[in-house]
Amino acid sequence: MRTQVGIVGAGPAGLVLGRLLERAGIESVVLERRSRSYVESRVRAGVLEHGTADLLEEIGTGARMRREGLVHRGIELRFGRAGHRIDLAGLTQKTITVYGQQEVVKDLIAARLGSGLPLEFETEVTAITALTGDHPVIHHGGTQLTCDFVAGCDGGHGVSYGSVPAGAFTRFERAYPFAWLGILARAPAASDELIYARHERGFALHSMRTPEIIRMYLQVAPDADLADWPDARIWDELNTRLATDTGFDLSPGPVLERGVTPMRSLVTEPMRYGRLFLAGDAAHIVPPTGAKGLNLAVADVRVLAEALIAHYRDGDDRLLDEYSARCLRRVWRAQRFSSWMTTMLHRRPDDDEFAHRLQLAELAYVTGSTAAATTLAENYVGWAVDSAGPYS
Ligand code: FAS
Ligand code: PHB
Repeated sequence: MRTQVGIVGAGPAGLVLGRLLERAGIESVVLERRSRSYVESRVRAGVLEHGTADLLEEIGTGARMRREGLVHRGIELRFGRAGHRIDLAGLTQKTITVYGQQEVVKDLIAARLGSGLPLEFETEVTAITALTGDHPVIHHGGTQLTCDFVAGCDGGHGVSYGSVPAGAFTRFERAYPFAWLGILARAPAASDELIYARHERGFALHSMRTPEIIRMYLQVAPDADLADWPDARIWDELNTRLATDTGFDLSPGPVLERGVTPMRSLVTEPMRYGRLFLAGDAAHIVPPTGAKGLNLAVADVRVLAEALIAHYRDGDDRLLDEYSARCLRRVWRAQRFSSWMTTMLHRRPDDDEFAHRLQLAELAYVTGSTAAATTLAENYVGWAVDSAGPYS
């Protein structure tokens, strides 16, 4: 088999890239190791930056998001049993859209299949070879797909990273001494907006998918076992950490999905080897406190699609040569913000009283200063493409 761009992985990165290439008349094949039902039911991110929502609409896969997604104009930081709203729209003139990642993936899969383009599920890529030649080869199930380029969109545990010689990539990594226990529950949202809570017992997040389906997170130990967290304990802990002096009542409901996600930061440099381009979680992982993971993946492939289009349309490879540097500026900016949000809101086991007071001072400053709140808001709603500025 042969195609112009071989895409490994049908997550947000791979599917958005496929759609952008389709609109430019560039052939691609998407290979996904899991089943369609699996990828469409995997509960993950929930917040779309302003630019991500606009792009999904621009590529013709945003109609349901615009109908069903929840447009939010602010978020709340909660500490000391009191809430403090960050007026995202007032400070940035931008909003976020709360719309589950699995819904984004469903919409993108439907569009690709609707166009009759190759998207092969339950097809695991086992190797990628000839990356320094003009025609790299993707190997799967005894079959070979010869390409002009390969997009490694295969997430944090994919095959792309390991397909290059040792030393070709450098990884910068940080693990956090805690994880997130997340639940999806059929219960009424206790707030119209997201609440990020810092509490002596640990971080908690109140999010949602609809007014009747809530997405909640608790900071837990990195080796937390779900068996130690029966529903009653989860609801009690959420109510404790989100409590305020003015009253906060989270009504329990049936838990539809639960999981523990380790918290880590990782960046792979460069994001290219020969004709292999890494995008999304295949290249970088951010702690979800900043709601950046999915949005960074989309930003990467937006840059990659522009570069591939310049190659095929104009025979110009300058954008391909600049791909990694352009993406890494944004990636490191997202890492900074995600690390800052995580450090400000989570309790590290080795924190001393000085650290606790420093956290509270940071939160008081962010919620008490327009300049500081604007810093949070402009990072949270997302930056225009290529506005990651001179930050290296
Ligand atoms: P993805 O991991 O989404 O997609 C990669 C795809 O490649 C997968 O479908 C995989 O099956 C496939 N693949 C892997 N190896 C393959 C192979 N050898 N052959 C073929 N296919 C292969 N981000 C947030 O912003 N907020 C959150 O709350 C949040 N929660 C998360 C919870 C979990 C458990 C995880 C793992 C991630 C979470 N993230 C969150 C981050 C997440 O949303 C990612 O940033 C996002 O999925 C990135 O998209 P992709 O880069 O497309 O990678
Ligand atoms: C979610 O709704 O899943 C969500 C929201 C905000 C985050 C992380 C996850 O920072």
